[in-house]
Amino acid sequence: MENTIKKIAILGSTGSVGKQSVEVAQNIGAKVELLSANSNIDELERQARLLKPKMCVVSNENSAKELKLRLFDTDIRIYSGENSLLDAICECDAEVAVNAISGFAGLYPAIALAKSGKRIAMSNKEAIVVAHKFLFDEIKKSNSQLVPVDSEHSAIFQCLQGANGNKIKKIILTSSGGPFRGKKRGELVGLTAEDALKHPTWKMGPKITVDSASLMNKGFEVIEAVRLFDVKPEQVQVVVHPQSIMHSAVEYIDNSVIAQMGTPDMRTCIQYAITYPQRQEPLSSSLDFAKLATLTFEEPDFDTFSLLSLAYYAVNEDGVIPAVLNASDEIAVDAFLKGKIKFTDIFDTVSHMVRNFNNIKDPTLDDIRNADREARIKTKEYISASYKY
Ligand code: MN3
Repeated sequence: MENTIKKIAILGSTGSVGKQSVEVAQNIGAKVELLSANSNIDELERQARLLKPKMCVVSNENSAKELKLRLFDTDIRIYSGENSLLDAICECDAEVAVNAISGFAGLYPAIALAKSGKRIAMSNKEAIVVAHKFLFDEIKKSNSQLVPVDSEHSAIFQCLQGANGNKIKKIILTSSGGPFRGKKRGELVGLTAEDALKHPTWKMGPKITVDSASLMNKGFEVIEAVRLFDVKPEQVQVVVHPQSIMHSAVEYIDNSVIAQMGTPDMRTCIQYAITYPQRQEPLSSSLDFAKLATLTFEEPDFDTFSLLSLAYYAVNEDGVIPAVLNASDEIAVDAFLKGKIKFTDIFDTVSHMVRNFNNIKDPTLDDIRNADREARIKTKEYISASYKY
């Protein structure tokens, strides 16, 4: 089947998902119209020379100037700053945009994409977690579409393709359990950033790898699933499945479970989000069931990995609390990666911030942005006041 998607944009192209999106674009022969990155211009220059996009947007102004000098021999237009990115999203004539920007920074680009009517191949989970109402309202208005890239949500999305309007009973959201699976709190205290960065099955950036080790990432994914598939939090069951072969499943009201499986390779998910509803030749390898020794499933340890429980609390609270959860976690993980706090301090810090923040019910987008900023400042203050090693 021939690919009908001809033009794409890749936002956050120098990160882990961004780089893999570049590989996918080449695999399916899509023309890349727009690339954006924060400041890694070595990688962005490489990608720009390879893909010859019309535009590159670099968040950092000095990096943008440097890139302009380096690409003087091309006719690629280079812009800098967040507003330029929003303008470029609007101007660019891509049919699909991969939003692989990490963190809260992906929110406004996601909303701009929704307004522009382009399909969003969504890797940024924060926009869904903190501002689902605003994002989905814009998607509805412009009649655009969001296809998840996150492997679990891509799986659920695929399992729902045959729903025919039938109700689902629950979503089974799988988790590898992370590198610290089976450990108790006492064993987690002394673990370093290096220990946390050894993810057993998926290759990802440092922030999300730490979040995978703490199961905060799974917590965000619970919220993401509740919002994307419009189910109640108690309908999302997290199951630990260390082999990462079953990427998630849906149980229908007749107890039939439809699961999606494959080798753990993000490029499959990225490509499906771009080419949906078509499927094309992949970059990943095929799953050999004869060689799979065992697939195991177990219950997560909610007591040790308390951020997973905290995510259920946050999604039930709604308002600005999911934004506070996200912001305080970003700050705490950053402090952990810099060696300022211990691994278990992430749990205590984020929990303290989330449970002590004054919620705003039915917030505006500005309320959410302000809560994000306030939570960041307060988390930094809390860390400086509480931990001195
Ligand atoms: Mn995931």
